[in-house]
Amino acid sequence: STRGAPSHPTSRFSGDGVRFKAKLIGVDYVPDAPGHKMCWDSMMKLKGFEAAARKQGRHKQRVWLKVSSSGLKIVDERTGAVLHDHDRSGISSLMRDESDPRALAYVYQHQDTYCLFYIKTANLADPVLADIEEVSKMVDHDTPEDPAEAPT
Ligand code: I3P
Repeated sequence: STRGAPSHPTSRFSGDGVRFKAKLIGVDYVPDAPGHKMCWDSMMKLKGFEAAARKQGRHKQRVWLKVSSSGLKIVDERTGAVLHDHDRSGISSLMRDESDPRALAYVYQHQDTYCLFYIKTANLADPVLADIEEVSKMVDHDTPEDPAEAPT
């Protein structure tokens, strides 16, 4: 094909980006620009719900966490349905879970609502956190329109 040169030929995050096997622990509304303590409280509340659900024999939803230069997508592992599509500009308060090296959380702002997403990773959370941090720091002029998407 005669596709134009990708804007970031070396970036792992172009196109579909990278994906990590994970489970969704829970989602919680949080106030505007929550601080560390408020995020932590939200995570521990969700962890409590998770424990209660497990006692009733329920399992966390299995997902793929896709990290790309456009942001994050949470995709249902079984159906492939995109459950959440998070533009990188709306991602803030990225947090590791001090109680669990396989968990992380971030806050996503959509209009004037803020939601905390608490995710359990299949492996250690640190490399996932590093990737999310990298894409959330990208600025707009870093990603010109993909020439492959231009009409031909
Ligand atoms: C499972 C075990 C797994 C956990 C899973 C539990 O319990 O704690 O570690 O997966 O959660 O059901 P058991 O040992 O009694 O089978 P994670 O480590 O990924 O949380 P799940 O049911 O929500 O998938």
